[in-house]
Amino acid sequence: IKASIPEPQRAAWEKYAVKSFEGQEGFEREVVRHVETTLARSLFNCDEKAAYAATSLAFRDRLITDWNKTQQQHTYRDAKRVYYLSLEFLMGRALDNAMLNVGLKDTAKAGLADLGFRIEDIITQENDAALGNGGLGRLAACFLDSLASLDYPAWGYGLRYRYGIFKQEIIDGYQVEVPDYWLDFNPWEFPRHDVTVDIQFYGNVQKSADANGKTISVWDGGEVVQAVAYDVPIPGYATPTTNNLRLWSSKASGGEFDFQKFNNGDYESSVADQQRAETISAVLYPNDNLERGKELRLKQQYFWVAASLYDIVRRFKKSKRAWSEFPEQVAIQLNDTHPTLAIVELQRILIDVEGLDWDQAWAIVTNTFGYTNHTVLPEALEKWPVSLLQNLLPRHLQIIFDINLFFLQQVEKKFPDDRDMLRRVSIVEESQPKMIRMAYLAIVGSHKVNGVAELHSDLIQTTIFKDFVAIYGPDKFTNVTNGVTPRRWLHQANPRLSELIASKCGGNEFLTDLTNLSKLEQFVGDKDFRKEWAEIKYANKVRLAKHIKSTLGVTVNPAALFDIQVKRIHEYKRQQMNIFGVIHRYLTLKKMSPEERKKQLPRVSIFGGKAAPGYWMAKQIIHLINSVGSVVNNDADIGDLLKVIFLEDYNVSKAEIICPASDISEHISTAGTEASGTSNMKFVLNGGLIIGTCDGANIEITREVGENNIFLFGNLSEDVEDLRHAHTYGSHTIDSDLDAVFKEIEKGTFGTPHDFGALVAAVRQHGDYYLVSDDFHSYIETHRLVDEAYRNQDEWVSKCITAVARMGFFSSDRCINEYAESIWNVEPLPIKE
Ligand code: F55
Repeated sequence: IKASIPEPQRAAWEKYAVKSFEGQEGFEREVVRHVETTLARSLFNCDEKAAYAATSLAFRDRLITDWNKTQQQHTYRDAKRVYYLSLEFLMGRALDNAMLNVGLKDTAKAGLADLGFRIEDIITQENDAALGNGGLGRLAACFLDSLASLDYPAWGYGLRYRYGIFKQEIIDGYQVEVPDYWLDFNPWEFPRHDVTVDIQFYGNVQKSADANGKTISVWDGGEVVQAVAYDVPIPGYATPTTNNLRLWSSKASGGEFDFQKFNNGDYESSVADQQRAETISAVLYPNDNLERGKELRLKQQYFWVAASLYDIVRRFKKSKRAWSEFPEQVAIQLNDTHPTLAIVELQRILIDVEGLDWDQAWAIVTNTFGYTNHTVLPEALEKWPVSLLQNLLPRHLQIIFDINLFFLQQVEKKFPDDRDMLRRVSIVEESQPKMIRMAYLAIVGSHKVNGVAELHSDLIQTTIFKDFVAIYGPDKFTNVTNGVTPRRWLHQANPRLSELIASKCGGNEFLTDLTNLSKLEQFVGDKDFRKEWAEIKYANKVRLAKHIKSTLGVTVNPAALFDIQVKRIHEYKRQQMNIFGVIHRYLTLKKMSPEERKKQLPRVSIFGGKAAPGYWMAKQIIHLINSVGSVVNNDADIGDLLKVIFLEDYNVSKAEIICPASDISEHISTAGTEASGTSNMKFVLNGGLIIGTCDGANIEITREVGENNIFLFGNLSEDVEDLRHAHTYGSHTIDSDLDAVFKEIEKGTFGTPHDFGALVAAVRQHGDYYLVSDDFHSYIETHRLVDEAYRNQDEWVSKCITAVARMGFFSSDRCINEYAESIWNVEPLPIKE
């Protein structure tokens, strides 16, 4: 088989090489060509969907040219690559991002107008690629953008779910989940039917001798499923570097049908086999910060990890280097513990398949991997029953036991006679049933472990991973504070603000070096600038108000203070405290005389976010928010003074409308529970202020923007343990304002009180684990300060500008450079023309 074109014929290839379209004319020509040929339609039959398809195909063609060039040069120049393994990539839409990154959005806008379309209507045709739950998945997407924009040779590896995160509908105030079938037309992926890997499950392990008489373990029998690669180009901003996101899809390995079975007349079981195989990549598990231990989830993890490692090893082997050079060519980052089996799989490949001895293999493995932790919540730490692994991955379980054995021997040397230490740090939890602790395995198998904000990194080193710091020393642990990409979260989401900033900061350089934002600070005193700034915020609020009107039928006043909390619904994030605060505000307004009411500041309280389908308490919170909304929004005494909105189906593309429209956003987790938070960064970057607790990245945001430009409240993380203890063992008195709120709920003001009994009981009777009552008073007081500050618009806008000017640190570019330097040891490789 011919692998490439022979020398003499290459001239023809070069002569006919595909060239990217140029200018508006070139763009329009491509759109019409795609409508007429690729889509086989015409100007008489071209709706917005078709125009979206053709526009995307035109830009896709453009990306492919750079993508091929990038991949060729990375291969040819044989540079070290980063592989980012994540079960989630919350990408959102691709077209707008592609147009901006190649710098041709204005061209496309004019071209589409010439062809009879408004670019906004075309962009909104695209389905979000919603292959993630929340912060962890969106972080992976921001990282891909930064890796490409900074010219790092990097690939993402994930799963191609047929169904992403469910779509949320609100029916009678309750969340209803609807499947997200997003793939009906997806021009951004390239099926690579020739890039496949057979993945094995179940079976058993036999010992046998190799050619040299050495005993080796052979894993055979069992089920085989085929992984098929789908590639998605990831364009960098203002650079030809176009990296690859490879997503694996599962397929029955015998092809369409197992012909053996088919010919034996066993048609049904042949189809059933196929469906069982395809189930592996069918659906994203919709839990965030909760692990439920389902077998299919473990199958997903191994399927994806094994396919990715096979691919990475195959690529390395082409370079014909010695195995010892593997960590110099390959850095693999584990996005949480979900890909931890990669550690075991690489060790297995090296010892069972490639014949390396254990120690040599293990040195390669540990020098290759880095592990990022995203949570300290105990219910989110992954553990798998030994019995499940024994059945599904028998050889891997043996290797895990060996890893643990050697690790515990090492610990015993350092801490002789400390039996309890061995029990505490063992990868195998000696419980009933026995469990494998994935975070411990990830630590032992990596050379660096990082948290995602300073407080979080301190907490993991002093609490959940304390023993490991004692064993390995502090240098194995580090912090890399999260960041967000300013391309999507400022330039794309808020084009007018981006343009205004560019006009003051000497052009678009802030988009590639966000510290340039600091130049804004010298204009804080400029009245005209502040006016322009405020006008943009107002316009963004009008846009959100229109969205609210068209989706919910509720009219909100864009001049009101927009108070927004959008994120996954979770007790630790305390949306319940927010809605209790809203009820308190409502009661306060109700008690006032009409004259007094007139003096109050109008407010719109906006919520959004999905609850995991099995998380009953989170669903109760959504129901309460909607119930309060339907009472408050229809109360004639209240009018514009208070509106309560629950935005349906919060996702990446909605966040792009929401973030630019906030005056204040809420990041109010119980101190010590939110590892970092990233939407806090997006909101401040878009000129909104924060009300928040001393938690996660809020602390570093405060350090950067200054205490006067953020509204902090509540107990500190070091006090949480004692407070919880006091709730259970001391007397637990409920804050009196909060008690009044509970009494109102119990009166039935917001519907049958029984409906919300559990939310009240969690605070009153069940120990108030999330400290809602402890923080309520300072929360309400701080909201009063927010109102007061907002009344002085001049000062408010000055605070907002100052805060934006000081947000340079929170770019995911800074964050990726830190990973590159302190964990991956990789350098940028700019693509040559
Ligand atoms: C999803 C599945 C499992 Cl099994 C566990 C966790 C998740 C998940 O979605 N976690 C998540 O989003 N974590 C968040 O990561 C962000 C990025 O580091 C942080 O900013 C945020 O604090 C953290 O909760």
